[in-house]
Amino acid sequence: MSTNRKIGIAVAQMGAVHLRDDRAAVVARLVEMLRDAASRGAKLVVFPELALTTFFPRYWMTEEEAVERFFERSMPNRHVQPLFDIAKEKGVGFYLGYAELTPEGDRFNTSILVDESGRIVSKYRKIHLPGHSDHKVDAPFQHLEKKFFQVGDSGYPVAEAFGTRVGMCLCNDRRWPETWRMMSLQSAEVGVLGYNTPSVNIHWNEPVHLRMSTHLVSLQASAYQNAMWIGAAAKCGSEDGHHMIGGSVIVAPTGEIAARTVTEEDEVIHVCADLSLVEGFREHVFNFAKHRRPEHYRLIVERVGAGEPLPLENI
Ligand code: CDT
Repeated sequence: MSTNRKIGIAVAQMGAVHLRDDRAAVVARLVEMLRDAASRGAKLVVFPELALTTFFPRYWMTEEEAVERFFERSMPNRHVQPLFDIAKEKGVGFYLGYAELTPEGDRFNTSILVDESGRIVSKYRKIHLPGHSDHKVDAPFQHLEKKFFQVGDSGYPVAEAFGTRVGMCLCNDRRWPETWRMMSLQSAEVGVLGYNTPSVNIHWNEPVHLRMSTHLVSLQASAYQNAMWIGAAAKCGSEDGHHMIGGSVIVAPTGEIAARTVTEEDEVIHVCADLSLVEGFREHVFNFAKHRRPEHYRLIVERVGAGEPLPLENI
């Protein structure tokens, strides 16, 4: 790959989507941001996780009720078709998260990558599903991703698109170093992420300020350690009284934040991302072929939970 390659990356953060908001209203907001991003020279626009509806895993309901109201049976469909039309018309691709119901009846927290011709070129099904599947009656809200979704079966696909390689993930995935390493080992130069992060953690007494801090530290460390550009789009603000963090960012392979939203509303940020930065880090400090030692990383794939220390070797 030649040097001096650049790609216009935009992140289209979304403010709240309420229960009363229908798909047409939501897609109209996405269309406006897609146009805005295209007019700034963006080639790839990152939208949030579950972008078409409110973050419904916060509500207790049956799987059937959830499917009826919040899942997409096909993609594209008549609701989202305007996005695909504008992609083709303006020559701008996008990354979009939604709840997927397959023809077999499987349910996934899914995202698609659409290229500048309006064609779906890759699909990701969320692997790290946070939360629980039981009804936490004393909690102020639920986090039922483990009830409504199956663990993704796509692995971490990396698409050859936009003159580069793009890896995909969703929300909680960003906190796991394995996510980004799977991308960088496939030579992804750009990673895209959509998220819905509640401002209050119902699982333990986490200080509120850590929600933003752990979000940013995960992205900045991952961008640097994997020599990638990362575009991360929040759905944020107060959805029917349930607040979620903003802080959408575009992070450079240096680990520095190149652009960041300043509101908790619909907001587009944009960077002309220099891919030679990726090449520089990958030729030197993170030249994987030269410096990685996978023979010493076996535990990473052999163990799930933490266990006993390994016996000493060669001492
Ligand atoms: N949507 C999503 O994955 N949110 C999680 C919340 C974790 S707390 C149950 C996140 O990591 O932001």
